[in-house]
Amino acid sequence: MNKFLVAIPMILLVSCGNPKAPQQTQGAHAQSQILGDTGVTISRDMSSTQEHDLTVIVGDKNIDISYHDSGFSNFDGYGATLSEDDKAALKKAAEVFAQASNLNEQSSADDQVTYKILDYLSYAPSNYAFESNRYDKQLALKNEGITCIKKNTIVKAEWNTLAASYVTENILVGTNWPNSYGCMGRCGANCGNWLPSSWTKDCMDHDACSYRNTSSGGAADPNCGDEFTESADDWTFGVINGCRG
Ligand SMILES: [Ca+2]
Ligand SMILES: [Ca+2]
Ligand SMILES: [Ca+2]
Repeated sequence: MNKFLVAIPMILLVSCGNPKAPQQTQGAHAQSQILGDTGVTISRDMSSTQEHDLTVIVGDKNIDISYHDSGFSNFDGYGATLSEDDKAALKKAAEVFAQASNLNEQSSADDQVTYKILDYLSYAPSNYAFESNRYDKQLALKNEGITCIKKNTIVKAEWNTLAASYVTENILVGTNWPNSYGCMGRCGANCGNWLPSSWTKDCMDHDACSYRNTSSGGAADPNCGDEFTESADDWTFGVINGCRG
């Protein structure tokens, strides 16, 4: 990656607090927050009534997200691939954020979205690139939006891999598979913490693809990266949309 391009937003962060769009007046409303000693910084702009902006900075990577009430309007990582260290830092940052903001069911949607995005980023498949507008491109393929699923029902998981264009498997929602694949169909690793979780079809597809393509977590992008992309809206907005299993 071009280091010069990466360096620009870091410098602007110091000067105006918004690494994304310093030339726009809305940037003046961005508020930065360093999450403990994780090395992760978030910058949020909630000043618009239409759309809110969140930038996550981890290491030399910058992920810009804009969202409205029920979904993303932008999700741009500028091609960043998160290292295992980055992902560990993001996982810790999600916990730090949850504790610092006393996150609970009554928390603001913005706080819930911020937490879920940190959690989502921390779970990126190995070698997965957060390309520019990747999420928008994938919307046209098999993304099932945010489709709720219920625990103790059978759902037909569907996914594809480099070797197989269409794979299905009937799976009991909430069943526990080995190697941190507890709570199948929940968006996220295992069964989560005290916070409400999203339970959706796209997350079941991603869980099943990941499990069947790797025995150790960290599914490689060529097989399950598209399923990971398609689960971003579920992961982030599932609870808000009532998909609580
Ligand atoms: Ca989806
Ligand atoms: Ca796939
Ligand atoms: Ca899961």
